[in-house]
Amino acid sequence: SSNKFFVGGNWKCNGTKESITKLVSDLNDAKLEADVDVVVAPPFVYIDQVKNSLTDRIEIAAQNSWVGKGGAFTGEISVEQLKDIGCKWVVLGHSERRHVIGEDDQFIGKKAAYALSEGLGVIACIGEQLQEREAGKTFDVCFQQLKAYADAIPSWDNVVIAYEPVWAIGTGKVATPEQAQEVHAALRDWLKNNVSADVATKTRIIYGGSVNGSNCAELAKQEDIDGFLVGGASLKGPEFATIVNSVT
Ligand code: G2H
Repeated sequence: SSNKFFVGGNWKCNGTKESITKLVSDLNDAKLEADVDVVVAPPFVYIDQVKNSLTDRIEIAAQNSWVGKGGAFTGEISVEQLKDIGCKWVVLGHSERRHVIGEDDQFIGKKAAYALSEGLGVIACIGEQLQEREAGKTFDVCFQQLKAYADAIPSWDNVVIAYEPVWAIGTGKVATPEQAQEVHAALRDWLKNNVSADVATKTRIIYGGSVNGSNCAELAKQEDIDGFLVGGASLKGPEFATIVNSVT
């Protein structure tokens, strides 16, 4: 599509001060194509370190945020704090938060609405589990998750949708370019029918799930794939750069 390519590195719950120093240095040295938005999401406790050492070329996302204004919410991190420390984005609705932590569609929708209201960009994740795909429910599940965002947020201007089939996450079992394209096209169609033609065209839909330096090029060629959300392969600077540079 004609949307600006977007590549996010989701570091998940990985890293130490030492390994992150090395990763940041590799990212600072990497040659990145100009026409790509590049974002990394470190664990909360390393955001300050990354902000203070990483090139401004790469923006910072948090991996989660609290659903409202901060206060007496033990263990949570507020959107205000994320902005204070230099985050521009937050990843919400990741399958690990849905299926390991137990966050539901409505809670995730509220988080997205609150983050957007405070000016953070939202990387809004959705995706079906293996048994749902096998039962032919891929579109139903993805549309339901997308609808929960649509019902909660007033605007899609600052939202990037990340389609991440759960069976492809961290498994090495990447979706084929055809499988990913099929869902991305269906999501765009849903947006067209349920939000607007303009939102359907302009909202970036990125793919996540075992993306690496070897499979990114074929995926990037697909009409409705506007970039990637990368987990494991984002922990290696040169490979992450290869994925960023797969922009066509
Ligand atoms: C999907 C992805 C990043 P990985 O969770 O969000 O992780 O690339 O390790 O499958």
